[in-house]
Amino acid sequence: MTEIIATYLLNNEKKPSKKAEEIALGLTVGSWTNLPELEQNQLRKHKGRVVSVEVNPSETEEQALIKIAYPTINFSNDLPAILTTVFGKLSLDGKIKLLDLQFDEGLKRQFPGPRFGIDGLRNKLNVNNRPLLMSIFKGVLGKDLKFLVEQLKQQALGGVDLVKDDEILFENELTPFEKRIVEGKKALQEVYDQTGHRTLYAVNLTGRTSQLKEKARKAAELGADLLLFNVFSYGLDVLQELREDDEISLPLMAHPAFSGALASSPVYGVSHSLLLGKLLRYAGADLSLFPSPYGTVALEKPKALSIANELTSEDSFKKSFPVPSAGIHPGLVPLLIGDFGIDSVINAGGGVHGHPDGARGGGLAFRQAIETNLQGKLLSEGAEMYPELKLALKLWGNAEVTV
Ligand code: 1AE
Repeated sequence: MTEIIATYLLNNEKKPSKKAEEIALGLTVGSWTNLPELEQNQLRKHKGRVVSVEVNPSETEEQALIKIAYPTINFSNDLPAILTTVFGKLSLDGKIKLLDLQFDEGLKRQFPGPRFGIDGLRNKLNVNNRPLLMSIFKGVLGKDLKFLVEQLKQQALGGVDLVKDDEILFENELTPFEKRIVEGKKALQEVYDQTGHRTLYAVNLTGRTSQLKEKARKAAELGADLLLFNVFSYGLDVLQELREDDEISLPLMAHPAFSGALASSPVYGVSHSLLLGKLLRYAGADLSLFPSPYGTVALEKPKALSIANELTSEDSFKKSFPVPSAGIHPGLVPLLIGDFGIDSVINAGGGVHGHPDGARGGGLAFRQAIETNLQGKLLSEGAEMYPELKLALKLWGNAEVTV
């Protein structure tokens, strides 16, 4: 019999073994022992199984780690059914957090994983030996297409590899989705013709769920490079639908908006590694954004690393790019490369646009910081050669010396 194994953290549970048995029974066959023998036999193959109960794993709090195996015959092969089985009403039942799900190989094969992954994106950009650099449009609400296109050009001229829409830019009359794609493409081609540097643009796919596929197909037809998607406002299965549609066939960048509501509590919800790592990768995200350990919206380092590990560990799926984000500036580059390696994306909004020389200067400063670090030099040494990096370090500081 094949199973999916869920790991949970129980908090303040006086009788974890009893609770584990109740979960294994309650989320599968419900009441059991009072049924006639025949019915018990029929239900046996559906019953959950307690795999292990480990009390006080942290030794500091009254906690227990429990593992429950659920027969895969209980659900259809889709994330809504799986999540409802393993953490449906249970998610409402006291201080319990879902930490991990172990899919067996057969079940895993029902999921697509990223279409492009790290290698596919690197091929599109022809960048292989350094982290990618991404910047984010900023201050574009209420602005027209001319403003947006100029901002795009400045970012690209700074040498960024990817530019993503701000996740809060929705369908609007001033910068409509389709025009953003067409005009953005033209602007990036101009920069390429001028500099030989290729920048790709991730346009924000928004609107009602029923219209998303059609909109995404249109984006592909118009030559869009990537789609940014606020996956947690919609649901993981919607992401999977986009991934599996061959008429869309674009890299998918998952934004973590709303995920904090599901993952941030130490005692409720779902772990960061499962939500922003494993499940996004299985459902088909090519890139996953999450807060880095350092910036304005910071995530504890072990959690940020656990997400990256789920996105990049050896698996039957392609690897997804980890994108540690939020409040990133060039002085943090050595820490980010130290933590996440070169198979990651360094991503900044304010840290690009807030540069004294504007977005172009901001992009250059990041590229200079990356180059300096990969040459094994201190950023302070790089700053002696590069005026943009020097200005950035003066403004935001240099984590090499302050952390
Ligand atoms: C964790 C997501 C980060 C993001 O989307 C964003 O807009 C960051 O902006 P900055 O770099 O903090 O200005």
